[in-house]
Amino acid sequence: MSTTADTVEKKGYDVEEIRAQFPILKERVHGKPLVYFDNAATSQKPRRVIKAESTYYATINANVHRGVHTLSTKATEAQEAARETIRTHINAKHAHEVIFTSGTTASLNLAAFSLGQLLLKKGDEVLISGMEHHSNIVPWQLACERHGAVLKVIPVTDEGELEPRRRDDATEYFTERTKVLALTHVSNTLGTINPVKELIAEAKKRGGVTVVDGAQAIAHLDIDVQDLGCDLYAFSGHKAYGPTGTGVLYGREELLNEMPPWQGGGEMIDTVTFEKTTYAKLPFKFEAGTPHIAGIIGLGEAIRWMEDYDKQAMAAHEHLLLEHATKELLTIDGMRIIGTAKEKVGVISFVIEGVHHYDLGTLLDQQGIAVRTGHHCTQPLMERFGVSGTTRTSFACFNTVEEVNSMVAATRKAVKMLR
Ligand code: C6P
Repeated sequence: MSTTADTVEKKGYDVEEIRAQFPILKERVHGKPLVYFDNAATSQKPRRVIKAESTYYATINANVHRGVHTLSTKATEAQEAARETIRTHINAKHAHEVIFTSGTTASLNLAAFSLGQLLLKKGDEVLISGMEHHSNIVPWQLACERHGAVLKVIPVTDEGELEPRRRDDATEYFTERTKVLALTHVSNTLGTINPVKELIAEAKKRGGVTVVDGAQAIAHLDIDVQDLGCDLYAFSGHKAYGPTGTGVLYGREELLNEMPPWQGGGEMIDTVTFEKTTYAKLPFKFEAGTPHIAGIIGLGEAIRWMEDYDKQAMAAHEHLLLEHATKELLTIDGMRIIGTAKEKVGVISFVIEGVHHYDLGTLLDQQGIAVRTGHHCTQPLMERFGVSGTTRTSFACFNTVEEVNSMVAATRKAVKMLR
């Protein structure tokens, strides 16, 4: 993808028009204009999403799939419209393959619990990678402990890619005992875009079930679950301009039908007696309890909002910011960027000699600049790179080159103060 300022201009990317839709960008922090570079933690929300959620509370508020009254019917219709929006956005075959959860963490816990029950026996293997978020490590560890299975890890190179000698020939990772491949699509710490399609194909050849953590992909890449060929795909609404407390687990119909439920309660049942319970059909089998209806409606609106834009142009803009910020940050003495993969989204993790990331984050905040510091819920990855934490900037469609320049200048100033 070409990423010069010129090509972005030619595509008519109007960042100011986009910025105008995010009310929070008018806020000031410590008297300075807010520069929000913590989008990988949670993205900001356009006015349309905030309005969709508040309109639901102001004019519809009722429980879904439970009443015959008008408000309940309207709430059900609005929630199911969001499900259909998401279905088309990720190109799932059926709307009932889209399960609403509270976020990626819940989606992955559902996947690990249920697949563990369905598939894992003593000595079986679950394959993950060295760049997984704790949410795609711990649920599998718990499942392995429950069923006597073994967690295996694909190593990460110095550049922050999956071990290259196995990129073309992934066979070494898989054994006849590999039952599940669970892989992040995009690393939240490194920004690396993993070749998930090839690894999924490899796992499939050996009969493994494939799970993708799409938390960091959904706002930046076109997701086509049928093209990827994955069995399960998890993401959060709040990283894709939608509300917190919302998420999705996409699942292939045949597999979801085989998987046992994760949580029990209202809405996920067909019949209940004290002797035996039978379960509702998809997707409700996996949606126990009252969902975050307002949030789901907001998430549908967030996806529709993104679809109103050319995602390629958004990606090109973010890539421009990535290239510019990388180049400028590298001019700072003692700078080490962790994560230099060829295929990256707009995430830069870095450490600076003699500067603690926490101190830098605090000084940047005083300049109105929000970045994330710490281990980013990827402690094994920190250990792999021999650091306790990093400073991370992560870009969204509304960020600008001027904001990058402010961040670099503020970092340079902070380094002088801290050394
Ligand atoms: N990463 C970050 O700052 P939840 O919290 O359930 O919405 O998402 C969990 C999660 C799972 N996988 C990946 C790749 C993620 O990046 C995240 C969330 C945030 O990087 C918060 S730790």
